[in-house]
Amino acid sequence: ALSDIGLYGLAVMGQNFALNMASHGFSVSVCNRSPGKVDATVERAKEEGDLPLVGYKEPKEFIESLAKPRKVVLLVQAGAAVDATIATLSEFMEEGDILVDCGNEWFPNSQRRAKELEPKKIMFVGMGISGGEEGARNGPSLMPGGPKEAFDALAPIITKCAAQVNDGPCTTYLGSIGSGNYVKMVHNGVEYGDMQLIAEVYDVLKHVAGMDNDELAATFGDWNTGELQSFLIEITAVIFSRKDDLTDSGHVVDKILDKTGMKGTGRWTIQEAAERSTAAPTMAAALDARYISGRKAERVEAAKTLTGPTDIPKVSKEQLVEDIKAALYCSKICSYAQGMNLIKSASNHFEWGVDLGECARIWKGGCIIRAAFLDDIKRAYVRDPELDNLLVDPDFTAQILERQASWRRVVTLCVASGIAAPAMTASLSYFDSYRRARLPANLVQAQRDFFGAHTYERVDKEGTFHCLWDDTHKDIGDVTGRI
Ligand code: NBP
Repeated sequence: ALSDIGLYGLAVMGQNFALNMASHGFSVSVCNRSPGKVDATVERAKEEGDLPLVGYKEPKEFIESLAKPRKVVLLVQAGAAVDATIATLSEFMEEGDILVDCGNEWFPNSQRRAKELEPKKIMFVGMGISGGEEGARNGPSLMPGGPKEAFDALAPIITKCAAQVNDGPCTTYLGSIGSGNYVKMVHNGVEYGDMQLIAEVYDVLKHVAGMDNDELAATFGDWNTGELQSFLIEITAVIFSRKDDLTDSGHVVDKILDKTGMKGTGRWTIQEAAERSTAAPTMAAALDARYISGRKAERVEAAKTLTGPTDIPKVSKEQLVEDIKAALYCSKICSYAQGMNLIKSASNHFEWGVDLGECARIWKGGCIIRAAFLDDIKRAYVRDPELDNLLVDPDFTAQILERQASWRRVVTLCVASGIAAPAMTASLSYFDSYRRARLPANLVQAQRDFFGAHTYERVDKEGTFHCLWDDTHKDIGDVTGRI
């Protein structure tokens, strides 16, 4: 019999996602460039309970094994490998068939591929997948964007294989091609922000409050039972409790080199934020923190001469833990507000019609940023789908106002103690900029008008104005007076 779906690309993600689909009773054909992984996957399917999975080593046979319209999921390395794989497989595919790329792909690549496949009338879907190996096997968050008809054909399978939460499967139709990759990209940007915020909290608790790993594990464990409940807080507690088996002394976390790696999705998020003229300072701070961490040798040298403050403020540990919990929560709200607004800007620009509440909902399970408070975000957008910013949702406003004194105490303490807290500080500045009716931008406009005759608007009169600022600068710019 023909298989329900095909999966090409059997590295970590592909192998696990194929087994996930098969374990839900869908018959799956699998294929991979190097044949060894096909055998390994077939073997695992046998071991995991004789799952309905058949391996193919020839692309033609693989495609011919699928029921029409054929549905083929790609999980190969993003970029050139996807183009090469599409070229190989599409040769054997026909009108109405569906190709779904699940890679962490730069969204314009998906838009281009969809166009390239149009003459053959093959439908192309870019579907972000999150949750790593474990998620792929047991239920990831799936973020599909492409033709609605293709989504409808895939829905019976992906709604079963995605993570399941109280209000449904962690997948939904996000919009046309590009939207799924975009939402996944922003998910990763938000993930960068969350991780950096947690790292800053760790820095303060360790270096100002003097907490050891056991206390840190207990604190994060405790936080994971309240409003901060999330996968990243949960694993952080586990990380602090992990002893080092390799040397039989101390904890692994203290042995890890302080240099963060990355694969590019965080950078894309910030590039895109700039492209859409949308502020994303928390995520940008997280990205910068990774860059600075990478310059380890320079930092070691600099540490010899660039000393920090000597007069470190004394604080009550108990108060600090309470404050920092509040500061982390407020900073997180700002970070998600930025992420959501970035998706909104792109969705408006590309006319995707992404439902932001649904975005928050499908991140509730399966993915790395899964967290209790995504429910609050969902509710905020259900209340007002056109919400300008999460910060002005009445619930979030109340939550922030209740905590802002703590948040300010923590940021002040970091500054006074010489502890860099770029993401937390950026979040607070975002809040302080957004909440003020009048910013010092009037002065920047004046300067722009001074040196470049860029003109300005006035608060008291309609129109566009230009000023002859002084006698010595008459020759600068277009001195036409009021225009
Ligand atoms: P990798 O990203 O490491 O890719 C390995 C796969 O790509 C193998 O199947 C390999 O085939 C295939 N491949 C390569 Br490399 N070049 C190829 C080519 N020219 N033609 C055909 N196949 C080629 O695998 P992964 O970590 O499982 O990730 C797969 C996708 O999922 C990526 O886009 C990744 O960004 C995304 N993703 C990964 C995670 C994660 O936690 N790892 C999470 C979420 C999303 P071979 O076996 O013949 O070398």
